[in-house]
Amino acid sequence: MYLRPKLSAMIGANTLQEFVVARQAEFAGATGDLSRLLTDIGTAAKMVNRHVNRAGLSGILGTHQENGSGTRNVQGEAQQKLDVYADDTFNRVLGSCLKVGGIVSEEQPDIIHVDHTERGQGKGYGKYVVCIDPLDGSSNVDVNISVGTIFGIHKRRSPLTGPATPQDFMQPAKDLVAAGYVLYGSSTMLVYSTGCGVNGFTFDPSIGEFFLSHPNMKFPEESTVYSINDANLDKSIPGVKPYVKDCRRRGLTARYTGALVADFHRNLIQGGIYMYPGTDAKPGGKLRMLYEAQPLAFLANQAGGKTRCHHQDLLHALPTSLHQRTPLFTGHPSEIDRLVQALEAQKATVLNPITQGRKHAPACRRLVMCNPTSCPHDISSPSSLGSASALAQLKTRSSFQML
Ligand code: AHM
Ligand code: MG
Repeated sequence: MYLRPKLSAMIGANTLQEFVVARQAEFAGATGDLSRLLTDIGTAAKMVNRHVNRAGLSGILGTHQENGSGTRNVQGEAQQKLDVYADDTFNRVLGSCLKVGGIVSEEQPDIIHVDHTERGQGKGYGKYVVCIDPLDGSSNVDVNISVGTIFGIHKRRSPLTGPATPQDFMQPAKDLVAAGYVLYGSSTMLVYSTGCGVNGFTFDPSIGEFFLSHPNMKFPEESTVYSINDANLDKSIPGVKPYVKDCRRRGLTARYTGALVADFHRNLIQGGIYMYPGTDAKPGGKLRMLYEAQPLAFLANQAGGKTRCHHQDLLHALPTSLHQRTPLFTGHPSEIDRLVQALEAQKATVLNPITQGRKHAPACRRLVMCNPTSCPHDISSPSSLGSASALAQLKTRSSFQML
């Protein structure tokens, strides 16, 4: 009789914990604090995984209710029961990790300060802060589609003698000490980076461990997928639609699950780009900077990719508030470069001197197919009229503008 070998045997039995500890040994002066924190995240992920897998059986589908009505998070979004469970679980596990000084969660309005003295489990506050989306894409749970957890870890800048400050969390993505995600999918995976490449671990439920299954993950050279909510395409900032048409022309296929973690993970493995641009309704984008965009930007960079928030490299962007939203474009560098070219081409058209300073001028509509009711090209002020270089750019405009 053929017995399928256990996943652990097939992949060489390198557990998450063994791997994290082995990596720690490569850093002179490492204290093991970050390793402890990462393995604690793995523990919380196993607990959430168990609930997600049994959601249909254990009566925890649907929205979370309190006093007979559905609860909402700080951004006014309806909370699923599993949102609340995942949030409680990560907060409980991270709160008992002596290395953590504070948590910002998508589901909590304010910083959760972790005072270990008060909790009777140690002294003062830990040196790391964690930004977390405990259950990303949670509206997928009720229909049995993948969801995830996203986390980013910063070293505190404020003195450890007091509570963590907002500035401890609002650091650029490039300064994260670690970031990762858990994907609760056809199998459960934990993918993380501490700035030395990206490694993926698959959960073996029969053993209860994460095993290294995807070492040194990189975006493949050839991209095959683009991911965007198609319903937003006509309302997206100028440049996105021509870029998407260019993707179609080159034979990329469209895939979008509505769970950022799942879409990012697929694109990391199959090659591609994820886009959630600013739209008419949400000019600043939908996704959250600290616990969605920044961790994925850090991972993308480590996997050889690039990440933008419209016209800026997201890795270097300085957050301004804890629950700030941001546009997000992340994926293979050549796709991001093509997209940026398309966005820049539209900017050049904004400066089109042919329009003579008229808002929504015919030339603008003809060239870039802006939606006339929502064209963001404010060309009414004389200061925004075109320069010689803008005219030159216009003359050499790329194919994007003509699509
Ligand atoms: P959530 O954190 O409340 O689940 O929202 C974030 C999710 C992302 O996972 C996903 O990519 C995006 O929202 C989907 O949004 P839309 O339904 O507007 O396409
Ligand atoms: Mg989310």
